[in-house]
Amino acid sequence: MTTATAPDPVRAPAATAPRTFSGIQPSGVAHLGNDLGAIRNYVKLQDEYDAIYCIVDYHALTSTHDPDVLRARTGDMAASLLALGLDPDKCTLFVQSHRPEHTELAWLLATVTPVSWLERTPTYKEKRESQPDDINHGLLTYPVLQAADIIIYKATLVPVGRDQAAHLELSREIVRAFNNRYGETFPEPRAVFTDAPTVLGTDGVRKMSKSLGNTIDVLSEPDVIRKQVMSMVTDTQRILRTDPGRPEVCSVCQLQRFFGPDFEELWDGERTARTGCVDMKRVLADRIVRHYAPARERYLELQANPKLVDEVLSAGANRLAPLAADTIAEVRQKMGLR
Ligand code: AQP
Repeated sequence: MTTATAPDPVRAPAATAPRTFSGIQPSGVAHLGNDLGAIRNYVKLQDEYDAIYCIVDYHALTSTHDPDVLRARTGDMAASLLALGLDPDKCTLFVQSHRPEHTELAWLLATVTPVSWLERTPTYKEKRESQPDDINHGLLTYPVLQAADIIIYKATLVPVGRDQAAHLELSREIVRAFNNRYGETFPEPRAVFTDAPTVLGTDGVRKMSKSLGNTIDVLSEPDVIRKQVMSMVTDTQRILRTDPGRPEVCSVCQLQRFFGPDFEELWDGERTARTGCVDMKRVLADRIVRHYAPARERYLELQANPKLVDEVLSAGANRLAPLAADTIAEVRQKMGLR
């Protein structure tokens, strides 16, 4: 996005380009894992595809129950995505609940989805552990709504991080189940990954994730980013400054791949102990701060102008209305609803 202007609300999605879709939770401001694992692909694909991106607030209701928090986080995520390169003249960005047809389709798909498929989903199992007092029905049926999000627009390509692979597989199974019962209706969507499908968090072991508190918040102030990078766990076997480092197991070294062509030279410095972990973190922090400075500036501009963000989101939802209506009409007819 070069200038922050609202798109033409009457522009219809390109009819001929193949379609890509992805959803992102309104969990606040995007972090490094979101960007390297998914958003970079969103930005790339908007040039070649009829690209549709959705902030999935219905999904967020399974864990976020404070209305003000949800509203604020939805705005923060929209501003993050626009700041990180989504261009409303090239793609469609909208909020899931602004196209309520997603939930109708989810119900219809639920009737072809065995409960056993949902119970074995890794995310469901994780959520049962992480929010034992709130195992709501939405957590179980989350993947059905996710399938509906994608196939209501008959998207074929879904840019996501590796953690979403199992959900995508389930979407494909749901498509097959529907097509088998009611005739060929939906294409099977395929996941597409970046070259960083799983970005580890600052703890160096688990996936970078807001709920784990191990993120690098690339749109935050430089001092916050520096502090987060300096807290990163590196090669745990490198005890002394003079010990040779192992870049292949050090997440700081691994992240250098994405912030400069000279990462092999930096790795060489580690292997030969010419440089230490702290040196490497300083280099990485500087590079991340520099790389994301323009996006941070755009983010602050958008935060100061929420009306503009709202216009982009509502134009996106309006643009998708005919596509969603067509799919619902086709499905209703095929399933025998009058
Ligand atoms: N660490 C990651 N590495 C690679 N890809 C990632 N994604 C998320 N984390 C990583 C990808 O980003 C997209 C949006 O993810 P989401 O909808 O799960 O959003 P989030 O809440 O911002 O992600 P978190 O922080 O990972 O959430 P929680 O804390 O709920 O677990 C997806 O394509 C995802 O794969």
